[in-house]
Amino acid sequence: MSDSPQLRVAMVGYGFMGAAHSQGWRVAPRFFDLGAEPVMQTIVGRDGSRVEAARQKFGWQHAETDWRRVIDDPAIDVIDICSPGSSHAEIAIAALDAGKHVLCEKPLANTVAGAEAMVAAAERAAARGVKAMVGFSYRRVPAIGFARRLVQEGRLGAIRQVRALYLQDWLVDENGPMTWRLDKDAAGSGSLGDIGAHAIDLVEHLTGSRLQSVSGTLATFVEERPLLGESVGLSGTASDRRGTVTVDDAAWFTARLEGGEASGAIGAFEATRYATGRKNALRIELSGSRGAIAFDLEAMNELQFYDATAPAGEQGFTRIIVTEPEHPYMANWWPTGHAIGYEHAFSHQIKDFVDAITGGGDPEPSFADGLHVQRVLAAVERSAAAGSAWTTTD
Ligand code: SOE
Repeated sequence: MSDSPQLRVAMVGYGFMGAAHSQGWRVAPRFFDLGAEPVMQTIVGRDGSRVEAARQKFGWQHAETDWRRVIDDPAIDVIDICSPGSSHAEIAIAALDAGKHVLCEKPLANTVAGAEAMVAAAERAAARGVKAMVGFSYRRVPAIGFARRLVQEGRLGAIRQVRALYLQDWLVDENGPMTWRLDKDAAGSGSLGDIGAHAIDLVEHLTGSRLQSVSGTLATFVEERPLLGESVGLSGTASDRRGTVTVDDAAWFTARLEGGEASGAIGAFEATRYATGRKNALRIELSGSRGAIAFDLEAMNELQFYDATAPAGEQGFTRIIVTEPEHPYMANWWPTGHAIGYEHAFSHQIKDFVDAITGGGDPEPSFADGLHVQRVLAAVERSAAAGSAWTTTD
């Protein structure tokens, strides 16, 4: 590594995603040969004492309270945006226009207009060799990469139906506090954009298809909650004041897909934080003419594969343990059979992003991919407002 050029990174945000991205920047260069050595230069957050605590905990060299200063700093090469969605467009556009590569958490923005402006900035920047990527980290789970390979090899044939559920239960307790994720101004939407966006992106990534139209419904079950005291993970402690929940708690929608391996398919999607007992169950099932796959993030080292071309009487879902050197990313980790976890996807994300910067390729998912997801989210909201009317995503 010592002969590699350096890539000096500033990261905006220090909550859950800030911790996960820090892990990615720290670990990726220790397990993957990168064309540049990431330097964890500056972590940025508005609260001076908290960002300093995060700096020490996550291993950044400097702490800063104003993101504009890292964008003006010629020593910084990369801006990694982990702050709430309401800040993404302004920071990403300023960073790209200043010639910094940008990795931005999902969903890309809080509005379609914001995401469109980000795509325009990414196109301007691309002309100068500057890269922009959205942080749909689950694309980097090896079982998902392996599933995509099976789809691309035609092992599923024509995909006719998709099911994509993202189920969590951290809001079941109605006295759980408000966090920024429950505030439309900060987050854009609720379960729909925070976790439904992953389900949409994964289906599009796996199939190479686009959701062209949707029919959806949204629900908010608990409209008032205690305001947040101390933030802890996704939730935190409750204060004695109360606030109004302004986002959806659960989103359901059906979709029609076009293009790719699932052209003409229909899909069922669900995103909820009220699926009692389901902690982080992102479940994808693709049913095709030659085979099927099923994935559950709660068993993320496994992929279920059904080969409909196997001899009759021998068919059945096979549980493949995706820990072998033949599987995406796995050759760089542990000896055969040794599992990996949630945080590894963030190291893989950094590896792929740095490869695109140093190798000259176009990083995926692009801001244009993120904009399309944003259009789907907006179409689900319009559909729900119109009584589940079928609504196109463009
Ligand atoms: C980040 O990728 C993220 O979507 C979070 O924002 C969600 O809250 C988390 O549950 C899944 O990951």
